[in-house]
Amino acid sequence: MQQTNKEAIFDFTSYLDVRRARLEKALDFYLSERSESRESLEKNNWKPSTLYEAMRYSALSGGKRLRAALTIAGAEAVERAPQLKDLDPVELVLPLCAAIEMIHAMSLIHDDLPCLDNDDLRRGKPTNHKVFGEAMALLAGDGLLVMAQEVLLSYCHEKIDKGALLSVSLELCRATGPSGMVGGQVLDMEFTGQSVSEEVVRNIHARKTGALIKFSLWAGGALLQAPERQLQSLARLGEIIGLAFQITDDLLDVTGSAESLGKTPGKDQASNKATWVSIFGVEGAKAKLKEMEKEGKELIKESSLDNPSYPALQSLLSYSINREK
Ligand code: GRG
Repeated sequence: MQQTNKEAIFDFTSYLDVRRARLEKALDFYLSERSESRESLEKNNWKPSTLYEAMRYSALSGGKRLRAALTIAGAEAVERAPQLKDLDPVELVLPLCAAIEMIHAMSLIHDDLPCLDNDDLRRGKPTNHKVFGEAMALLAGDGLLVMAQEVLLSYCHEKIDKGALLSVSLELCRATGPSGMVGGQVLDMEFTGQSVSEEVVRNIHARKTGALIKFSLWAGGALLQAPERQLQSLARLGEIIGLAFQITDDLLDVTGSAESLGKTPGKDQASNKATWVSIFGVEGAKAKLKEMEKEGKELIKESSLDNPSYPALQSLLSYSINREK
């Protein structure tokens, strides 16, 4: 996928491929048994190998890595703290990206469990509980959730400011817990089957999907101590991309196939879920997406996050809207 503008040809596919490869390598290391502390390895030969296998099965099973890409693009777009100027922004945020993708993977494992969405297919493969059983899938999710914070807090570069690290860790808890993803999932369950307003759907999605996406973009800049004005723009752009991503997800549930999506389509309608499509119809949801794209483009242009020869944020905005899976 090439994006052309007046000053440069930006190869977005290569941009993503290079960064995705670095993330996969980092995740592979953090999720290996050798990442357990030396002390615990020396004292204890009994390791929960099946747990690691189940965590790796889901966290290293592909996926678009959109959240990690947003974190990296945010980190690359901002002005960073003086002590970080000579360091590679991608390297600096890799533990953060891994933590985000671990939390995302755990949310998919738990979401697919029989007591929630009861799904058999995820990323084109059998879901975690279909392979490892329900008890191990539950524990693999728990392991990923806690290990995400462990990775973030123990693997960040020594020059990262500890205050910035703490505030990123705190916001990650908020984006994941009752004020974010878990709260959104609960509202989603409670409102399923009811006729709801746009405000309710917005609120559910802002928590369930939006909070982690918004966090991902903001955190790339926050960890590198970007100026407040840039952090505010990243947060707003994160909200726009989060909402656009969800509207696209709702549309794909209606228009996509299991083959192209790697998961079961048509589930929203079957369970009578409140979605953008159920409220506005396919055409209305598409019109909303156009509005979001316009607002996002204007924001990138107006804020100092606009780099004409390196428009990764612009490309990620378009990608989250035009994706086919
Ligand atoms: C205990 C933190 C915690 C969560 C449990 C299950 C649950 C509560 C929340 C579910 C959150 C969830 C699964 C939201 C759906 C988000 C979504 C649209 C996922 C698909 O994301 P993509 O398309 O997936 O980025 P890939 O496979 O590309 O990574």
